[in-house]
Amino acid sequence: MRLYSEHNSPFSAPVRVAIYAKGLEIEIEPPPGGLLSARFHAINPLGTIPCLILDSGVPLPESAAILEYLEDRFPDPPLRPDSAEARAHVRLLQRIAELQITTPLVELARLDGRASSDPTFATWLTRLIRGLSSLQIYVKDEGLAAGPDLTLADCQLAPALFLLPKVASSIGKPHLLAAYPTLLRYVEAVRDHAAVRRVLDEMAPAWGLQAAAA
Ligand SMILES: N[C@@H](CCC(=O)N[C@@H](CS)C(=O)NCC(=O)O)C(=O)O
Repeated sequence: MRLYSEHNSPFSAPVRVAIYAKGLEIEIEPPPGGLLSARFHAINPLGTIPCLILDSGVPLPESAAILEYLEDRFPDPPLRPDSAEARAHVRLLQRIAELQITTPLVELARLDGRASSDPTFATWLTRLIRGLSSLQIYVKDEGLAAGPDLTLADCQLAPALFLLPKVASSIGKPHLLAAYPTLLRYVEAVRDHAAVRRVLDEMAPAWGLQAAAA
């Protein structure tokens, strides 16, 4: 299997956290020809990374689909809890991380200096704030996002929250995370996990951030 991924891609980072946490031997490479190239689009018609090339040669894009596949195929160590309710909690956190945090962050990062004059600015900022407010309720008060052990929720949340201060500063909201004490605690706790820290350290140079390692 091979994963097409780039270090600056916040959607690719969650898949690499899972790969490292599970100790999987999966080749990780940038998309051949580049993300926007005809060569990569011939491999993955969706044109996005991450994209996992299965042993059968079938391309599997979409971070959540890849994470579920890896979990089903390599269940040890598990990144999903046992009970139906705990799994629902993890899935909810994953959905919030992808749709309410990472997506608005990517869109707001694209706006950069002209943020507040862009008509989409308020929409993305509102979506981000709703995501953060809900995480403040759903992320646990101790340990990691859904309990003491690393889960798929952490795979998706940690990279997004790592980028948040940088993007928030670029849109004139440098203290955005300060309103969410549970998230501030969580951001510190999750980077102690070796697989998370490895991915944050990979992302840092691409985003002009300091490495997560102590
Ligand atoms: N929902 C997708 C989003 C993937 C995505 O948008 N990835 C970006 C890179 S971070 C990308 O491939 N952008 C290229 C494009 O949209 O053409 C996922 O979770 O995998």
